[in-house]
Amino acid sequence: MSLDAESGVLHGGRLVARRLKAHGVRKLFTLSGGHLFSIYDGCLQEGIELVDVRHESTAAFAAEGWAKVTRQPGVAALTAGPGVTNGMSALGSAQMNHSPMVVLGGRAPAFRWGQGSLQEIDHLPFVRPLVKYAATAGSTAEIPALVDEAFLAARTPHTGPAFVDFPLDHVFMNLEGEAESPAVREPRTGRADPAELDAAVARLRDAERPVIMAGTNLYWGRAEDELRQLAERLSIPVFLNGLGRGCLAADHELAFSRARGTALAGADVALVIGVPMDFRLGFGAAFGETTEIIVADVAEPARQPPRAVAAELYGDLPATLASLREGAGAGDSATWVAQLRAIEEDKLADERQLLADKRAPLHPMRVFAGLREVCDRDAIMIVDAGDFGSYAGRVVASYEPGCWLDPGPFGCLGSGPGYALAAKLAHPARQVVLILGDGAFGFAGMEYDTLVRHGIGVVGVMGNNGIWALEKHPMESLYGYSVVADLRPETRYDQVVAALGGHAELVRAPGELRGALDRAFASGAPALVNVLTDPTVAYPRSSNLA
Ligand SMILES: Cc1ncc(C[n+]2csc(CCOP(=O)(O)OP(=O)(O)O)c2C)c(N)n1
Ligand SMILES: [Mg+2]
Repeated sequence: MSLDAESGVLHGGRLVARRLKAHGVRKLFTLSGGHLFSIYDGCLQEGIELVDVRHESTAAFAAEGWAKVTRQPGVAALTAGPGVTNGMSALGSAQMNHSPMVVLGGRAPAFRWGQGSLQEIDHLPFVRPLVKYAATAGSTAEIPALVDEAFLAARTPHTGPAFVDFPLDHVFMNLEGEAESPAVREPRTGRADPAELDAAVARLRDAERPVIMAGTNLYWGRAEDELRQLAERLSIPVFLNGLGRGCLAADHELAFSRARGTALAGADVALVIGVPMDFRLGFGAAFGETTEIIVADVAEPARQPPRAVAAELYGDLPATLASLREGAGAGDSATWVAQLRAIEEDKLADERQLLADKRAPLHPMRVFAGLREVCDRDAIMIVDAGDFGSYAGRVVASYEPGCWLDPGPFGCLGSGPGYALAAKLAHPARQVVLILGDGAFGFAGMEYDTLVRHGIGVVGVMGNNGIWALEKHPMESLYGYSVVADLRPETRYDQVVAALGGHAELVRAPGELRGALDRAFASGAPALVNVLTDPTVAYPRSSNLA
């Protein structure tokens, strides 16, 4: 590569931006900081859009959200010191969710290191446990290769977050010599072990009550088409969680959700795809004691399965699922499928009453009954709440991959506005719905300012019960009382949003809901529908901590 034609030289920030561009990056999420100015300048020169927010946490969650809705790495630039520390929750989240993202950090100058420059702190020791790759640029010339390494690490299965920081002097200085522009390296993926595949095929071929439980890595592994073909060929009921939701449309004849307990416990063979047997699956105990388990994932997991399994299939997931389909032949589990469908229908019927509940303030189920009426099939649902989010997870269905963004097993409140910002930027023509608790609003509610400034028509639907319900109810059942679990009843978060320039609605009774939702979507503006919900409603759950 020759030196830059217009300016004659390339500064470090321009080198960063050139590599971002080479990796297909179109947006950079950030909050201003002097340590980042040369990166901003580089992005302007290279045509990468800067999206500025009101808290670095949101910048980093937006990068994760971008990954979740595009399956490409999202990128955030965080200023030295507090900018990076503010982004750490999103790194932890991306690590647990396997979301590919790259965080670029500002950093105090190298030539004065240790002398007490503004915001001087070594990020690597505290960032390293949260990422797949962490490095500091040792010179201007090193910058392109480190950015490339970060992207390669982020994209290599298991995908996840990567971090590089750039000392002020190196990133502001011009490059001595010529900048290289190497081709982007594609990550390597492995293939499942043939002997394990044979073992899995044998189990599936003989199965009478098979079940598929699939999660987030099914989505990262782009295996939705093969999942559907495998399920259809062998007639296997499918349950999905996390980002796996929508990888089989909720109205597919083999898609189930409410019969999960019975299905997992009663299955003779369970194919567990792209989801760890963590607390969400009772550490393996969600399955029956005699259920034979086949585990498939994009790569070998860091944690071993918590119980003995019949086969472990680690590697390219579409290839694995295709091999299972070809090997196992056509299955016949019609009786089993019909049995589960009957349970599913029964549970659906049980829900109908609450979906039509007439109380004011509203039952959360009534809110989602209303929301479902106005949402398109490809609407992107983002959940940032406690109990209100659990109810959404129960009754709001997903029909396409990448339409359901919950915080995942890290469970970080405040991730929603960043996810929503990124989702709407990536898919401007689609509905993006932010399902918000009143507690959750406090973490990143100021991002309505960001949405307004950038003209991003996210529709927030708030379940405002005046409490931290997911904490208040469990504490009351354990201790007979609760502390630090109350918020103010009927706080006018809608007026906060209106003051920030958004469209605002308040809903006190079921009859007001539909009109408010219609107006919010029709406004095209960032909107909040503040729905007052009944604080006495407790989501029925057995445990939320282990
Ligand atoms: C950053 C963070 N802090 C605290 C928690 C613990 N927590 C989980 S759910 C919840 C309550 C959320 O309240 P709200 O958003 O109002 O939803 P609700 O449960 O009332 O429907 C809390 C405090 C968390 N998950 N993340
Ligand atoms: Mg609440």
